[in-house]
Amino acid sequence: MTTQVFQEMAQSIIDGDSEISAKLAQQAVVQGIDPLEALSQGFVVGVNQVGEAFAKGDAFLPELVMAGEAMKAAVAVLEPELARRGTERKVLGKVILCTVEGDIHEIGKTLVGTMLSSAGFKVFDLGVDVPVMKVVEKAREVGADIVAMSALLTTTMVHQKDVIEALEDIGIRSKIKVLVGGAPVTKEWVKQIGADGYSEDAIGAINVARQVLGL
Ligand code: B1M
Repeated sequence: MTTQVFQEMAQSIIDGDSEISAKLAQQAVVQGIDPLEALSQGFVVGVNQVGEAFAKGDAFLPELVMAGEAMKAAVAVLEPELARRGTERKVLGKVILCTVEGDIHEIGKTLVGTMLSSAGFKVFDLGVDVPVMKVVEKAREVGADIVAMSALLTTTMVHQKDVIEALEDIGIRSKIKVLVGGAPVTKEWVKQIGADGYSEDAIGAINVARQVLGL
């Protein structure tokens, strides 16, 4: 019975159906299904499948976006229940997330946030067009483990470098790992600006975040 529910949860993410995913999450709460199990055995299985299909070219952007939205809808229902039960997932690390200054592209950044949250990171999403000093100050304020920055424009990616320099200037660079991403970001750019890692896609950001923290 429960196995079937988990399959339905995974399928709701594969179908990108936020209404069904939220409804199944709500049912899980009512039926007393462990919200952690609902996530790990149900919804996350679905989002991983969509991510793998996307990487192979068997699924496309709309599917990925809709899966991300459906995932967010389920997580929004389950998170209060996790907190209420005192079984809040162990936080893997605190992540400051943004799209850099001058850049308003938000879809990729938001997907990265959804993936990292669903994997157990506490994500502080500062939004888009975020000034360099705001990123750095927030990182210091919350004691961030990771600063993750998205940039979609060749004219704005330079602000990823500015943030790294600002982290150095205020003396907290050594305590924080920096991840970068976005269409124009390459391995060469990562080396050039001294970032700690990058991923080409949102799913990959989970592994990179784990790797840089040695998890
Ligand atoms: Co813009 N735009 N846009 N745009 N836009 C691009 C990026 C562009 C490549 C289109 C093109 O010319 N072919 C081009 C950039 C050229 C360049 O610099 N080389 C461009 C341009 C020029 C512009 C404007 C300047 C246009 C104008 O006004 N003349 C303007 C700039 C505005 C600004 O930011 N200041 C602009 C505006 C816009 C819209 C507002 C209309 C809209 C954004 C809407 C929104 O986000 N709410 C938009 C869109 C939609 C795009 C395209 C078509 C799609 C971007 C997108 O959402 N992709 C884009 C062309 C393209 O990419 N095909 C384009 C989907 C998203 C899931 O992918 O963001 O790449 P992406 O994220 C991926 C990965 O990159 C990665 O994971 C994600 C999921 O797999 N990833 C990370 C992203 N961040 C990551 C961070 C990580 C790890 C992985 O760790 C930290």
